[in-house]
Amino acid sequence: TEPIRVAAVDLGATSGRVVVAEVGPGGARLDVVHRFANTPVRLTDGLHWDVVGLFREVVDGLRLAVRSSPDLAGVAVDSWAVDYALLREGRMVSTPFHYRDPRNAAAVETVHAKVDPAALYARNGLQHLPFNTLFQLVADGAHLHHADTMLLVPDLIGHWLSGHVGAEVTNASTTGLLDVTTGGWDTDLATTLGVPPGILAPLVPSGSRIGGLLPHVREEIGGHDLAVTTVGSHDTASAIAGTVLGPDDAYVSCGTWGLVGLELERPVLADEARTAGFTNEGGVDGRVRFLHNVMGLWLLSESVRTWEREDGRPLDLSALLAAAAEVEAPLVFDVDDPRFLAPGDIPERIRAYAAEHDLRRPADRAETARAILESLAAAFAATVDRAAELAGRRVRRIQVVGGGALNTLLCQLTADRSGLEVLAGPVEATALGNALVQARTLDAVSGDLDALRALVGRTLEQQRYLPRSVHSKTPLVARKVM
Ligand code: LRH
Repeated sequence: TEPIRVAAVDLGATSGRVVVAEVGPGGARLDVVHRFANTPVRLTDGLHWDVVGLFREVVDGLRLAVRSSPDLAGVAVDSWAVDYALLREGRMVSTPFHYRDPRNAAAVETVHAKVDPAALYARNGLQHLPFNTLFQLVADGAHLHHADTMLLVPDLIGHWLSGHVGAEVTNASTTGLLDVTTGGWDTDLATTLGVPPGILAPLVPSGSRIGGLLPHVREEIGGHDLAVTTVGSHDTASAIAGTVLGPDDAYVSCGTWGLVGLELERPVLADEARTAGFTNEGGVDGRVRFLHNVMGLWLLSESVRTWEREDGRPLDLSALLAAAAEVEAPLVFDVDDPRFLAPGDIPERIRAYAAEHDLRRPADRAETARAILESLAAAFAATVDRAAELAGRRVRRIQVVGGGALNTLLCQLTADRSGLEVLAGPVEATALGNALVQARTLDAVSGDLDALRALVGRTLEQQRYLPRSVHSKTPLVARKVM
């Protein structure tokens, strides 16, 4: 079979990209043709996503993709999880909320009063995150009754591209309304919580053809049609599909969040998994993503945003990270403390945390950055350990993928803190996972997830980090492997 070219649309919580991927039996090659910021907007009723603006960027990106690859065959969309649009007769009835909007607190209590956390976990297998879709839907209250359909963000973009209405399963698994045992919508749970089950769109597995481009979209990208298919539309599902996992590997999919865990065949629903904050999200091909959300590089990017506002100009991140690498005896704090979830002055919140816990407060930006990376690495290491213990698996190596794979200090600290070898890359694991599944759906490659990973594994370049003893002064050097 000949290689195929497809466009992977990957919308992250801080930036989006359209990637042209060439995929065939010889492997995959990625070319980012369009990159754009994803900047939330605060309106009178709270923090929202500019989904219409994002759709315009997607169409612009597809136009560039078709121009660079006139034989482009398909497109599929993935994005961050849990957030959604409400529609009535095809029209959006409100602007989608951002999951970092604090409106869900009351809804969490309402839900837990009706279905306690343990019972909820037994049904949906999800770690408690206050922004899981079901809490947001309950927070929507009466607004829900103006809608006939809820579409999660990637399904919404797919709908605007193709007209198709559906709920791709990997992302549907992050709503809290999917039954972890049957894989179907838990309509009883929805009804109990006052969510009209009729708004839940028909489930669609990843790897389905859902149509072609709508005529006006086709026209906007130069008169070219594309097969629109589903992939792991939850970005983390695509990221893990694009991670070349060995049998004893854990992963850290590190971008805005650090998603840390294991790929399993079956969910772990033991109560210890719930209290340890582990989730059982749906992966591509029915695999289970057993993981915990660690706060992630959000802490650093949001700190940088604060500093850039103070300075009124862009900050030199590589200089900051170089200074951070030199810091001695850094502060280690609990990155998962809920105070770090909402946008705002993260450095000030870290200082407050240190003061409350009688720890030394970071004195400057380098110390703050180091505290963030050191604490993330510590959380990654502890989470890998706990995941292995809960799943009864042995872990010998950690794969770090996503933008965090470029952060050499973070990767080295993760190796140091875990005592395990760290392999970093691919940086664009999400786009890669998206493209691999598309290529299989369009018959350019075949096989299960491991066969797809093996395809790219042969040519993948990764950086290797070996654990240094915590007190040694071994310089920070990444080694190229493979
Ligand atoms: C990462 C991610 C993560 C979700 C969060 C809302 O982008 O999709 O897996 O928990 O965003």
